[in-house]
Amino acid sequence: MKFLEKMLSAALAVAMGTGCMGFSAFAADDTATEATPIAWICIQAGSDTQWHPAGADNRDEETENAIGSAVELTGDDKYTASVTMANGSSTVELLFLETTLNACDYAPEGTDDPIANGRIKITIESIEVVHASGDTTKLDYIGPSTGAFRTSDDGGSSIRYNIWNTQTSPKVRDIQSESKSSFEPEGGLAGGDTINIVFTITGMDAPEVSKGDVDGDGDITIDDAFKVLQEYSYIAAGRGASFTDEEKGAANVDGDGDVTLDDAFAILSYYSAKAAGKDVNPDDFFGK
Ligand SMILES: [Ca+2]
Ligand SMILES: [Ca+2]
Repeated sequence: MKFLEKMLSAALAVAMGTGCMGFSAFAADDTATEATPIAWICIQAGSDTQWHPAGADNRDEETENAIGSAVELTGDDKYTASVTMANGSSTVELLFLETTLNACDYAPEGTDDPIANGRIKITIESIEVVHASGDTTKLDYIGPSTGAFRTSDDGGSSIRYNIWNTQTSPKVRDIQSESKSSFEPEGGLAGGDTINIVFTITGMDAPEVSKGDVDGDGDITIDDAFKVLQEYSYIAAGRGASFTDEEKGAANVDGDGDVTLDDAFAILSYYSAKAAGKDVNPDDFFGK
């Protein structure tokens, strides 16, 4: 029965498109080189649209007339995504950053909310319109509101950052506060005008292994001790190790190279000391 329930909830999670299911057995060839994640601007402004970046295989050249290139996301850094208007418009109906960043790649395995529990954070630094004349108009970014930073609507785990999107739930209107279906950039957009979105990404680079924090959530808690205990019992039962190198590095707090009961006990002791209000830090407690 337990197994059935598990299968059912897994199937539901897939059907609902939430969560990060570790179907590694069905994953594509593990040795395949992973493409560098990219970001680009999706926009609908009057008759100007772009859903896929310039040059993408799935771009529809008949209808996608605004032109913006994909930006390669190579790690924690500041990036600029741009899109250039074809005809121009006085209104913008939709504006968001789309990425191929897989939220599940940066979140604890099996989490049902890779955005809330994940490491990736995106900060919009500025949005501006560079007119053909060279003049610049800044768009006042007032977000992020609830629903701005999320995974895409198609049930996938790729990260999307809504700036103006009234077709999603909850609606995101992070340029102007009025409850309208579009916003109007000051002076409008002319053909040849370019929108630049400057944004910062953190969390892409591998986190430093911190001793005791096995699940990598930033705290050393009873959950970490439990994970170590579980790993130890797997190994003791002959089922083999399941930890990644990173997890093992965090779990082996006594530094003897193995994940054992001693490590679980040490993590539990640290947690108890902290919970009792003692002034402890992991480096001193576990020894470097
Ligand atoms: Ca932890
Ligand atoms: Ca150890």
